[in-house]
Amino acid sequence: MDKFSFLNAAHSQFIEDLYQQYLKFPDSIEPSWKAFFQGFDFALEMYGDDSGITVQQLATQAITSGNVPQNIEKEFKVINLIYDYRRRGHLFTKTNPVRERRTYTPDLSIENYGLSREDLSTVFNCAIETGMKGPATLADIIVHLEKIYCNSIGVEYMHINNVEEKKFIKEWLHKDENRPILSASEKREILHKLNQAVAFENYLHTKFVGQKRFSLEGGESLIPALDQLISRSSVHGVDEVILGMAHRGRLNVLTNVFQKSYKQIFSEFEGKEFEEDVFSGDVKYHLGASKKITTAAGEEVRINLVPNPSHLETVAALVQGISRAKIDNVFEGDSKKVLPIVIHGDAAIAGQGLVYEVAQMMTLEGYKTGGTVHIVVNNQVGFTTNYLDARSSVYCTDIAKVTDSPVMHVNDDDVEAVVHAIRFAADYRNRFGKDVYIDLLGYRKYGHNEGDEPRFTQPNLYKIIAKHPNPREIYKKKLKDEGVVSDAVLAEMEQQFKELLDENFEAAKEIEINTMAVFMEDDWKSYKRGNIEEIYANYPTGFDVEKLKELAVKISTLPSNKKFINKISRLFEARVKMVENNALDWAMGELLAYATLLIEGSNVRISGEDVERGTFSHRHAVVKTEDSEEEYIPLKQVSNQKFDVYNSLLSEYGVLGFDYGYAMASPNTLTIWEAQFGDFVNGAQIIIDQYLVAAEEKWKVQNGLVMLLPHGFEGQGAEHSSARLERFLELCANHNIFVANCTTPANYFHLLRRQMKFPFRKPLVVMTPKSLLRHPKVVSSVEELANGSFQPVIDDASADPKKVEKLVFCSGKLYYELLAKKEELNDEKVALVRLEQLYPLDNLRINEILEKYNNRKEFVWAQEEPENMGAWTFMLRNFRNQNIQVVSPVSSGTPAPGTHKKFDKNQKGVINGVFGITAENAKLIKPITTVND
Ligand SMILES: Cc1ncc(C[n+]2csc(CCOP(=O)(O)OP(=O)(O)O)c2C)c(N)n1
Ligand SMILES: [Mg+2]
Repeated sequence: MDKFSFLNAAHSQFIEDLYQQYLKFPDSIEPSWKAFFQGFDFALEMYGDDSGITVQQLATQAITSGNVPQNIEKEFKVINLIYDYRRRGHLFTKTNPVRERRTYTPDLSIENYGLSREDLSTVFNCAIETGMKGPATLADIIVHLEKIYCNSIGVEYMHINNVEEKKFIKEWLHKDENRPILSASEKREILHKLNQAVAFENYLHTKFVGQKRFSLEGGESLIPALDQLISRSSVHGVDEVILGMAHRGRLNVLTNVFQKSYKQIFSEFEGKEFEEDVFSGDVKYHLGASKKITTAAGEEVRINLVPNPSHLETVAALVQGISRAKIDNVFEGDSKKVLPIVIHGDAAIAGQGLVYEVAQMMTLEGYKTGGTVHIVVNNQVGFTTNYLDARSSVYCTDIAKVTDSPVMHVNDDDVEAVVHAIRFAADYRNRFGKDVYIDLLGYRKYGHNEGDEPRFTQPNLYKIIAKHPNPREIYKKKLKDEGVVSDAVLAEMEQQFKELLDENFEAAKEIEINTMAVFMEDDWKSYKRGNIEEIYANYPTGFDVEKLKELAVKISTLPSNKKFINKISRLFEARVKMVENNALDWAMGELLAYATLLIEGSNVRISGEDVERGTFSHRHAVVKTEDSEEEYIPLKQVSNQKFDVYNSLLSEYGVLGFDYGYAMASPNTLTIWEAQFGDFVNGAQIIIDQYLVAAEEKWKVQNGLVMLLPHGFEGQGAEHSSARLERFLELCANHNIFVANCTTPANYFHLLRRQMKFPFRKPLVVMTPKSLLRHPKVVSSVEELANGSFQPVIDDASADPKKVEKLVFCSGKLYYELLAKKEELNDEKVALVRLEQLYPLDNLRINEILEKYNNRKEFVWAQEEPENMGAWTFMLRNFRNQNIQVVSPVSSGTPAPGTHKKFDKNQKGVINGVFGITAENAKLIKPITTVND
């Protein structure tokens, strides 16, 4: 193969230009040219410049005669070989403990680089390029390269664009030929952790036969790896670790890293119940933990294992949010104090799209966490699926390329290599604040769980695995051969640990009821789970009226020394006018809720797509100067508390997971995630189902996240109207969340403020308006904000109960449309009652209203959603004894009609239907039904 073939078509001036470009930006040119120029530079340096030869001449000469001086040409060839070891060496490593690797061509044989066996004894100066001390023979260079790039660690880093990073990595690898130099005591410590990992699984295997534990066996080096990662990071200054992981090896991590007592785990295996029956609890391999530990390096670190559901990879988003909340609120913005770690399965990291959404957060202002260490427990199988069916990419870690992150693929049988790789991860993350991936290549000793039969699907592989020694045995032998440990010491270590497990096993029998450790207990000390009285209590959420006015003007006044576009200036002037006219709109209600909370000592974080301006151009929480696009954020001027508002990446699942995580670690921050339109929220359904509505019951964790979901049927087609209210309401139980749909700026103001006044935290889901943002009737006076509290139900103030024959419950924007009709018809027989809080329903207040309108002949729930959606089914369940009826469009597979015309018919039909005018659209409208019929 002629490595100079790329010169054939070259023009000499072109080469000169390219060389100049190479000198300035070496990574900006095509790799083979780069290698050529590297060789040229090198040759100049080594052989001097006496010949006066230029790169242009050299290239021309090479092109025209094929006659590059032989020694230089060979150096080039060896440089190409070195370059390819860096670039492709990872394809030829010994990293797979139980399988032959796939074959990649061309391989790194010297013949592929125009070199031959005769060259092996030739001394090449470019040896120093590989970190060797001086010129060396090709044979020695290859041995050296094999050790660095093709042994137990395969390194991928040449895809990284940043030259400094590449240099750092190269030098890191060159040191001691990419092997750790460990003291005898370090080796014994690694063996100790490995023994814990192996012996713990063996013990469970014999004591709890056939019970699911998702054993780590085949990947036990994870335990010394985590131990080393935390320890080394603590030396780098990390004070807090946020770890997310799935089922595999979790019990091992809980005990041998998080120091959860073996006794506790054993008692969970024995099926002891958790204490309070209000908690439904969760399987043991989902539970979280928080612990303060002292690392081997003598540093104190708080470590947190985030509770997680079965749904793989979801927790990765939470890890980011929790870490960011800690960075923002505990460590004053210093991301070097917090280390996010995510442990993945090989199938999950390759298959779940969420991984991509989270990866894309790495450098984003509102979401970055200073880099995450990703560890893949790569057992080469997902449930029964071989890796060849689990992905198209070469590696399961190829997501790393998205963020220009380095990857080390390590043979899990070689624990020292694992430790080395993990130390690299800690150092790289500390140095560059970016994600890094460690792919631990092992196997899975048993089936997907311990009751499963792996030979159904991988009979050959499992023959090999059955005979394969575990990593402890492999390491023991190595250390014995090295004379680091004796048989007697080994036996004692194993015996001691076995005795410890036996003691715990006996003690577990004494435990009657399990206690669930509270995740991040220290952060939540002052927030007890809310009781019924507290959930329904009235919280005074007003604010001094004069101060409120002042604040309103302050946040509506732009600095006079900055120039904004006219539209913004006018909009802010209009806001000041609103204060003068004592008629505040929706945006003002919202912004004043934030302003007052900030003054009272809360922080506020808002994240979501386009939230800074607001999708509907109502918020303008961030404005830009006309010329320089400098940001001005009025709410940052009102207090020293944090007001952060971030446009998110275009993701729902990842970002909602992130913000849920943020709220999980920051009870004093009003944490808000807003959907672009409510319809898009279903992209994040897993976060809602697995965390938002269930986490408190499963894991005893509280969370005050607010979800703002723009909602309202306004003829914008099938996907811009619904926030799937029905889905939230069907998930409501045991006071797990609040669901609201307010109709006035004042009530919205009180609702948002109440969220921080509760002595507990619970998620709040709000259907927020679109057209009401600018509706002339949707205004509140300053006094309405200043006084009172959130009203879960708003009665019809104008109705005379004696005259009311039809009591109509409704919510949100539809109220105003019904009101307009009522006014148009001057219909005194209809009372319109607004349910501003849909869950939990304020039954005390509602019962009062039901009693008050005791002349009614009909009781109706009116909604703009089709009958099979919206709040109807929920109302039916709650008012089943009240003979409630519905007015809604007929059931439909789509949430809203596709055309404005159809929408108009539906909407008119609902409005007319409420007032008994059904003739015009009779066919479209579900006739009012008596449900009890
Ligand atoms: C989102 C999701 N889909 C499906 C499952 C069911 N499931 C549980 S474990 C598993 C295989 C996971 O494979 P891998 O990520 O390689 O982890 P391993 O079990 O091999 O450690 C599957 C498909 C799940 N838990 N979550
Ligand atoms: Mg797997």
